[in-house]
Amino acid sequence: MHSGFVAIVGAPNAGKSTFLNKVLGFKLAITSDKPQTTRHRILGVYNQPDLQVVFLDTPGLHQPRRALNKLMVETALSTLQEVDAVLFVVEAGAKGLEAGSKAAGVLTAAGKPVVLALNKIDLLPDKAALLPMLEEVATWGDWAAMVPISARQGDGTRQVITELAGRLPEGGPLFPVDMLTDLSERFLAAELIREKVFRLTEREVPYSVAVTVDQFLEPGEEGRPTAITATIHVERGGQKAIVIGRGGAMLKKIGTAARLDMERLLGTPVFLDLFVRVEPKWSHQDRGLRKLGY
Ligand SMILES: Nc1nc2c(ncn2[C@@H]2O[C@H](COP(=O)(O)OP(=O)(O)OP(=O)(O)O)[C@@H](O)[C@H]2O)c(=O)[nH]1
Ligand SMILES: [Mg+2]
Repeated sequence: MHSGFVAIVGAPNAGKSTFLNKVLGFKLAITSDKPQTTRHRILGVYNQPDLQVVFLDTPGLHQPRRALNKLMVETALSTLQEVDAVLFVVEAGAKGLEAGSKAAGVLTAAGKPVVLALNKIDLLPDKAALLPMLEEVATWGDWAAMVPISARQGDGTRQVITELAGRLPEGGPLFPVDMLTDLSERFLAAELIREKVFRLTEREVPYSVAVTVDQFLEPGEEGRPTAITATIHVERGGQKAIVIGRGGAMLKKIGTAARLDMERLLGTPVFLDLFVRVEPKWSHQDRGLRKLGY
């Protein structure tokens, strides 16, 4: 048996979290079409009879400006130090390759075996475009393997697992095989709310939002639902107005979508009470980050 830790790294929006969810067959990490969706290290355990891969999904590598972004990039870089192998996800296409080439340097410097997955190949109108892209990414570093994949459709993900497995040490499971993650239901509930904000709001709003769960009451007898109270923190009054929406319409949309996902996650009915608060400049200051759980 082989087992070990694998960091999933790459530029923002490359499809790292989508890959993790696809491989786990479970929606663990939140995803969106906007960059910088993932802010924490997300641990997900993949099991096969002869293999355990402990995946660590990370925030996308980018040039950080705010305190929050510095913390995100530090999280990704420090994860590289703790793993046996790395999965480097690169989005196929000119923009994806440019972003990927910038991230490649820190990976070669980490001195770990790196499997490069060229993702979103389902979007390529012509598969003949693959070969020149693989030739280009090959020049960035000494990759253990390069695998074209579609994380969304699941194409190539088996081969990625096989390539990674060959780079992991021999040994028994590092986590109980029935354990999917070390993240709490509370954390995952907050993330689901943040995902809806990322998906439903535009421009700077998602980047100014943090979510805290203030109360999480387990379901009771007689079918009482899980009762969750959460706060969406924004940085300015204008953002608060956007998140609430006209007549509360946006907050209702966010709440309904998050609640449905929570019910799937927890397997119980959920009662969700959502509040919106202004916490000026929280993403720019260490104090604000700590206060909101970063
Ligand atoms: N067409 C297509 N879209 C994909 C694929 N993989 C991911 N996506 C989409 O790309 C967007 C970004 O995916 P994420 O998984 O959130 O990307 P990420 O690398 O985790 O991004 P950050 O957390 O921001 O660093 C989402 O809209 C996904 O649905 C794929 O194989 N094909
Ligand atoms: Mg992500």
